[in-house]
Amino acid sequence: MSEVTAIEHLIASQRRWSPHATGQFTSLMHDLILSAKIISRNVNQAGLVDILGSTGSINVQGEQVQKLDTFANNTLVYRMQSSGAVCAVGSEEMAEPFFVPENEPHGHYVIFFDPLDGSSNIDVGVSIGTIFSIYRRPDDENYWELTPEALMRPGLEQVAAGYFLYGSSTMLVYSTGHGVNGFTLDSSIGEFLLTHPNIQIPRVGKYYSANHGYYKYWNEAAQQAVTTFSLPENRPPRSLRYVGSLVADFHRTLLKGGLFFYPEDSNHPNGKLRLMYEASPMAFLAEQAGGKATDGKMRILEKVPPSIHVRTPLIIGSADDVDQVMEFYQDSGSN
Ligand code: AHM
Ligand code: MG
Repeated sequence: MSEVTAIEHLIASQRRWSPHATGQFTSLMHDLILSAKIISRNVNQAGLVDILGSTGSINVQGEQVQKLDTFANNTLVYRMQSSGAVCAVGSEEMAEPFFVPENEPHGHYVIFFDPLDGSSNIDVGVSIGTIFSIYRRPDDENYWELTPEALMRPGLEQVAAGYFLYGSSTMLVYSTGHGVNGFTLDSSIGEFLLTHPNIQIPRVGKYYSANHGYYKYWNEAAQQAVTTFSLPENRPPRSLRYVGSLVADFHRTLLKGGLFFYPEDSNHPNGKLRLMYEASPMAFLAEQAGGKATDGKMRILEKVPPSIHVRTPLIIGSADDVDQVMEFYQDSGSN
């Protein structure tokens, strides 16, 4: 196994791609990694310490807030705010982005995150994760004129995106726009080591991943698309895998190929997943690994968010599998 740490790998890649880097992004990644190690430790201790269960409050999405959600959010906000590398932080758990005050050290990055994705799985020991999306502060904005609206940029402008997976092992998978690399936490030394260099998503996969329980709420294109995976005419069916944690479902899709599918439905007319801190970062990774991501009408990375918590349908994974689904959307006129 490689003994290259995530930060060593980042520094080597900056020498190649950004020789004038100031160290601010490295500092941001260092603090992000530290936050994830702290969250990972608490996730692993869930059940031993009083961190399972709900806080009793409801978040801006109208969902139950779990204690670990709050812990993960507080950890990330505190570390990002004190990193000196960011000027604004947006989170699934906060109604509005947070701007680092003028009298505190700040930098030119903006970070959005879902602190603990898949939180309904926390209490049942299933993999969960942290998703992040990083932008550079818009050049034309003076710091004190920076508004929440100025932060609403299309995913194409991300400078980095990725996730931490708290699963059978803790992993970091991310991209700075030069391919996708995966690192596994070696808890004996407390470092993420490079274990999955230059990840490429297979062109076709043997799995598809969707909440089949919502079939009757889907439109015809979505129903037909999924039927070609579960009941194909001329070949064996694909295997269904659905964890219900985007990080876990996407991670499998990235490594093994296949399709992750969360369309709009009659209960979620705009889909369920959030564009800025779920769909866009995963789309950045999928494309960097040779895959595709669309909402059924347009490329996810070209969508300009009207607001931080906007939702989107998501069809993501192996390029040929996404294309196959898109044929049904085009034929049905849903496109
Ligand atoms: P969360 O951010 O509140 O945890 O919700 C997002 C999760 C995703 O991880 C997962 O893909 C999806 O919701 C599962 O939704 P459903 O239970 O409707 O299948
Ligand atoms: Mg989430």
